[in-house]
Amino acid sequence: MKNEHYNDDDIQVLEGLEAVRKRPGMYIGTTSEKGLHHLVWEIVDNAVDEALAGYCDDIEVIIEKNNSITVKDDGRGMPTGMNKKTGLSTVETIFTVLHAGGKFGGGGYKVSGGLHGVGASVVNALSSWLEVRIYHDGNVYFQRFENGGKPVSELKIIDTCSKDRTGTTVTFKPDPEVFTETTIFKYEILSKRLQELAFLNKGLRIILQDLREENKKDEFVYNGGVIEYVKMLNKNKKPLHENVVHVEGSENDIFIEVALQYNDSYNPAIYSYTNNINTYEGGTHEDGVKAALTRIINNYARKNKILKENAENLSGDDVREGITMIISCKHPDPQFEGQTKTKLGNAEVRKIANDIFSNGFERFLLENPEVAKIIIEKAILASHARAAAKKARELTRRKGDLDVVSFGGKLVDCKEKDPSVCEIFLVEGDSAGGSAIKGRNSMTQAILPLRGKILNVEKARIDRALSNEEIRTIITAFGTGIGEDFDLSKLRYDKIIIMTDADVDGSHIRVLLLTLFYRFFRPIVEEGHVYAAQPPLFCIKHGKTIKYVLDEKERDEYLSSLGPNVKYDIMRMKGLGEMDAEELNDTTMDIEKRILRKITVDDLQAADEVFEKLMGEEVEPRRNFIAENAGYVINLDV
Ligand code: 2B7
Repeated sequence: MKNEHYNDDDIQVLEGLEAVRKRPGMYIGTTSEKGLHHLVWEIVDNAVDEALAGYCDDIEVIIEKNNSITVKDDGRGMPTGMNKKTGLSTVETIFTVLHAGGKFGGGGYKVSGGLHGVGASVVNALSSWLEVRIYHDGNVYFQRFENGGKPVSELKIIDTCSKDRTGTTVTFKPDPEVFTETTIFKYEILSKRLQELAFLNKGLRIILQDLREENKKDEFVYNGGVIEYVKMLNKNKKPLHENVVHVEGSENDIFIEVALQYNDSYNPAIYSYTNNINTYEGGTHEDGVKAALTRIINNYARKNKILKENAENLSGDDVREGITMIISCKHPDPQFEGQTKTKLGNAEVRKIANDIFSNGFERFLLENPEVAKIIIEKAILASHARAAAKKARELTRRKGDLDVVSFGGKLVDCKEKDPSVCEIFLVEGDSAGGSAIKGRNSMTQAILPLRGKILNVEKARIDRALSNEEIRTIITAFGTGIGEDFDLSKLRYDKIIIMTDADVDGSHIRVLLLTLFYRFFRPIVEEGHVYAAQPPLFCIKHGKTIKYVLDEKERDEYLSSLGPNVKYDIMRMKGLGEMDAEELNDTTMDIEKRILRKITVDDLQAADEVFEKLMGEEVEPRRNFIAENAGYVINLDV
């Protein structure tokens, strides 16, 4: 590269960026679609930092036609002077020196999820080109980098602007040589996170625009912040009280904000954040708030004699039933722990979060006795249900070998006892169940025919779920127990295979089963034990050949592969129940020939939403949703 100001420092710099290009995974985790979008977060985080510092109100993200990304902020603009240490301009330092972060941002709450401010240089290293424009003092400063972060010019003034315009604009094009899987941005991924950032930073306006399509634009600005976040999460639910409870406060520069509202469901939805990062694994902020919630509710319930004197204390699970809660912590020096570094470890936060929330929440209960009563009565019902469930669970606990009585004779188990080679088929209907029993490999394949619809556990408390015959049978068969007793190591089958028809009813049963697994057996989904079998839709016979195909597309492909002059018979397979044992084994069960789809839980929050949509109160929209998404549902990939 011929460049006048290219000196020894630059060589070091390029070596730094070269390291990023050699091992991008070390810096952004992965070069898949997720890594591609991570680039945007690194740049947006710098803009959000400027907002957290109090200097920026508007952030704009633009997906350009060519899949480059522009991020604009109206902050102070990056400093345009020189950096003594590097001998480069501050801007060039920010974009080309690893570990240049921090030095420039003064104090405050860094949104650094892991890159600690080296984000801009990492993005530059992984881009085909990057341009930065800084608006400051009536001037527009500009610098461009190419080929993984090499400057093609110095920072220079290219234009003038209005004196009161300040801010930074960065445009970059991810390098397809790095992002070999895809360089196409997904609007939904960007909008979900940008909306979340807007919820977490009240008053901050974030605009997302997609220039690849006409009129694709969203503007996120929430003056109520996390209060509005909770309202949105409860949008399709029935809240038990009108106003969202809101508590905030700070101590020693640690800021805690909590918003919560109860709804009539039985599951808690608690999301916690530290410096805008979702702490999936929880941590001290979450522990502190949860402990305070339980303590304050019990104190209030006893003082006001809503809880009987001789009654046991309400448990954490009891007081969290049906709660939707956002916990946001801002910390000047967060320590992230845990497997995925999404657990807040700072010990001092536990007490601070507990104190701040206790005070605010106690006050709320005192000022809103009707709401207090509703919340406590729900928790008391939950505690009764839990006591009943405990008894019912004991009935489902396996005592030694399976006995026919405890199963009502329904499970047809396999002979092999080593779980690693065993599978269980949950089969829709007695008739298909019968064929599956005849067609199975009796050594390793167990069959559980399901008769009616499965109870929707989204709409039932645990005690009712446990009084349901079908669910009890499933729990007993799996061997893991549920709730507090859940033990994955006791799972009796390596594969749990849902075998339902490829029609609306089949999809419905599949979703009900997935809901059950998601709520009661989540680790078996997380650990990849759950599959959906794929029964074929068509059978094509020509001569002595029989070919099963999954869908219309496969049918057409196969038929055209036969050529124009073959005479053939085509049959639409109506349902599992109509296949005989041999056909069922051939098409859906035989380990060699069958097609299984693994059901995974990628994003628990997204899954929660999908389940809610599918399992919500309204029956008609749900049926329509399932009908429209019959193919999708099997592929939930949630
Ligand atoms: C740690 C580095 C990256 N920085 C500043 C000041 C303002 C500022 C930035 C920024 C992304 C896309 C548009 C501080 C911080 C560098 O030092 S980065 N604004 N916006 C940004 O990157 N947006 C700053 C103190 C005084 N004046 C300016």
